[in-house]
Amino acid sequence: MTQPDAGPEVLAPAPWVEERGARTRITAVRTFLTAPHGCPHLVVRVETNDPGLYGLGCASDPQRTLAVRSVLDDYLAPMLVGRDPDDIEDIHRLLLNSAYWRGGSITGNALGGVDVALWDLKAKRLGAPLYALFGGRVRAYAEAYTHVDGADAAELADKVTAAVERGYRHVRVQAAVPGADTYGAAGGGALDRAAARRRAVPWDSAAYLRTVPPVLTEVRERVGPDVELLHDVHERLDPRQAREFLRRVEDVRPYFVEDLLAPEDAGHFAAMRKTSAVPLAVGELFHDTAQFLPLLEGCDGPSIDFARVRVPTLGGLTPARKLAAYCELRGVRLAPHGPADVSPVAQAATLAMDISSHAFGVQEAAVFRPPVHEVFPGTVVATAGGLVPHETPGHGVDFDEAAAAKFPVPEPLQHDRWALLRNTDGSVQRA
Ligand code: GCO
Ligand code: MG
Repeated sequence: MTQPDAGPEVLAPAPWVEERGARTRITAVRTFLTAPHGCPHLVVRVETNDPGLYGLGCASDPQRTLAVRSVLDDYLAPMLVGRDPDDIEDIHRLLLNSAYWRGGSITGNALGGVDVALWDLKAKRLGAPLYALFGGRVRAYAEAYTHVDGADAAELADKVTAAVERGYRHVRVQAAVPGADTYGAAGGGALDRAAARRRAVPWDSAAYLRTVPPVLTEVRERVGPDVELLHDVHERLDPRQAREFLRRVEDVRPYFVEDLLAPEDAGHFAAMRKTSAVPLAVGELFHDTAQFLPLLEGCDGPSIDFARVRVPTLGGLTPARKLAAYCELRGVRLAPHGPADVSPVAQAATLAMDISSHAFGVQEAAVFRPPVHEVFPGTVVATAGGLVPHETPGHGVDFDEAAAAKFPVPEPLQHDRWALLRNTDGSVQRA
């Protein structure tokens, strides 16, 4: 059964492999941990028996890095060696089913790392930029959004104006709630970064509702009507508070309000759609495309406007592109997740989907610091508020193993950051 140059025997080969006589085989799947800007990145390299031919993927999940690495090293890698890297769909389904109990974000990120690496490999073998395999470009660039945060409207408006001067037309605005551990805004008087890290300060949704909408309203008044303002609630409101928040930000005309509710409360989105015109973005917390379906299929139409797809967590480009196709049919836009905890490899892979999908809306674009560029040559940089994919074969981002070794992940890995937040009454608050 084993072909001379095919490497170790494949335990359960696809039936067509023998007849097809495919020569290229996966010889190794290696994982690399690095943290060039403090946040752990888990890189997957799929190597083959074609000299110099390998694919790179990203399985980065800052909250469960070591568990994802174990799924890759201990479970998926042994199943992949010897297989034909071209069989991406077959491999994705094989790996998904191999766990028997489906899904979850840890499995998702592990599959996502392999899947992106296989797509990168296929494009390199064909000598084409990755987006070309997805039907080619439908746009010149992917519109990007950047983040600003601050303690008051004046500071925020200045930062939005500065972002616009750097070419951005879409800006996420996170306003601090004085004294509270507000998502995305460490300002706000009494709270310092050390306290924020310890999550020593309780969360107060009532204070958030009192403070943030008027600040966002004043920011809109200061920056004018043209720039698109986004805001991330980060799943910190219950449905009653969420309805009130939407009412209070109507006049801000947000481009979208993100994670207004936690996934567990997603059943309330359909009713909210009927009472508010504020666009909603949901999905970075989803690890299975099926979680989007109730939000895309409501009997009165979709109850969200943007799918916040996180390509690594969803299991890679294979499922993400199927979701993108369905979003296109349902009139829902993609707003893929992409802060600094998504590596430049995943950003470039996501960009290949963005640039080739009619459903694309806007891409979250991290601003990577120089050490990240050193570890990931080819890191894509937003210019004039947009991201342009490489024309080189594959997704165009490489991985410098020696440079990566200079930036070991911090010990101990902080994996509990999102578990420490509590409300003023001491109950655990979603992150
Ligand atoms: C976003 C997200 C991130 C998450 C982070 C968790 O919209 O960019 O909410 O900021 O908090 O990805 O690791
Ligand atoms: Mg978010």
